[in-house]
Amino acid sequence: MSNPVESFLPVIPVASPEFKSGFIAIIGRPNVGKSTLMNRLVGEKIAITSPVPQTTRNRLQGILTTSEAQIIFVDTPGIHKPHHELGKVLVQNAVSAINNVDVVLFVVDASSPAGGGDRYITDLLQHSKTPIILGLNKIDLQEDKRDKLRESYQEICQENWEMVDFSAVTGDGLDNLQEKLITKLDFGPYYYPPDLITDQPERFIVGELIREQILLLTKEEIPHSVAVTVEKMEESAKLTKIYAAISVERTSQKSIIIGHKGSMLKEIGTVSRQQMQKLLSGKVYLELFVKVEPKWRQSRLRLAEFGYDVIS
Ligand SMILES: Nc1nc2c(ncn2[C@@H]2O[C@H](COP(=O)(O)OP(=O)(O)OP(=O)(O)O)[C@@H](O)[C@H]2O)c(=O)[nH]1
Ligand SMILES: [Mg+2]
Repeated sequence: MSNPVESFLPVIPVASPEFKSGFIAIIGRPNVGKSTLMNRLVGEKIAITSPVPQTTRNRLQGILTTSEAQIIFVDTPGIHKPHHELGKVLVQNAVSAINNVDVVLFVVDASSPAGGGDRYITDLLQHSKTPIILGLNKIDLQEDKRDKLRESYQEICQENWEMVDFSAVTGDGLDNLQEKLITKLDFGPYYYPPDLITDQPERFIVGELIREQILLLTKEEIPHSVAVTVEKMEESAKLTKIYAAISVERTSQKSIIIGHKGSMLKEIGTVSRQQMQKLLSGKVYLELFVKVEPKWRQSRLRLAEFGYDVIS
């Protein structure tokens, strides 16, 4: 008789000698579509996305397994000029990914010309030994100006880099991108079971789904001041109960999150709960509360406690 515990263990197959695998970091300025691209390539929503720059705050892995390869995409925070300790931590994490992966996919927003931010990243990458693909995203926009815009990226594209065009939203050009990425990988093992799509626990994604609704529903001043902590998750056969805290920096921000007679908090809860039910394939009860924590973004200790990878 087989051991009942063993039968629950995920199975990692032995790869054939032609099987390819490796880690690919997706890096670039904020808002260029890195997380949208990773979700699209993996085929599931793992990373949250929004029109607000600096949406991604953690290095996040999305795993794509095909019959010929296993690619572990590492989505990173957008590289920008930091204005607080949180920003510094985000940028350090993105930059440190560059030398710890097999390939770098440097994504730019090709619906506007190359700018200072893209050149700054080009400089960072110039000295790296990691193979680099320059990914021109958002080619569904500004189609009539495509050639001119492409020229500006040709200028930053280094001799040993390869340039690939695609749209993470329409899916145009993504088969070609995937093929090019696999070509750059070495033969290697399965790092994860083939059906696993992320290294993150459900608890992390649940917190991110709440943060995503806050980014989408509240205005400018809130997004960067908010952190979400899932304090308790109780699973039973019929229902998952989730208790989460939303931390902001000021009392005025707390009032915005709560809204008139609690209307904003209710909306944040309703939409994120619907998404959690999809993620967890079952009913969810969600309780949210809002806390004021002055200047949490300036405190390395609080950043670490909120789950950010603080590199010393
Ligand atoms: N039209 C169009 N919009 C896109 C495309 N890819 C991403 N977007 C949009 O661009 C915005 C930013 O996308 P994200 O995936 O959050 O960008 P990001 O690079 O991960 O941003 P950060 O996490 O802040 O660094 C969202 O509103 C996306 O819907 C694309 O190919 N075409
Ligand atoms: Mg992102």
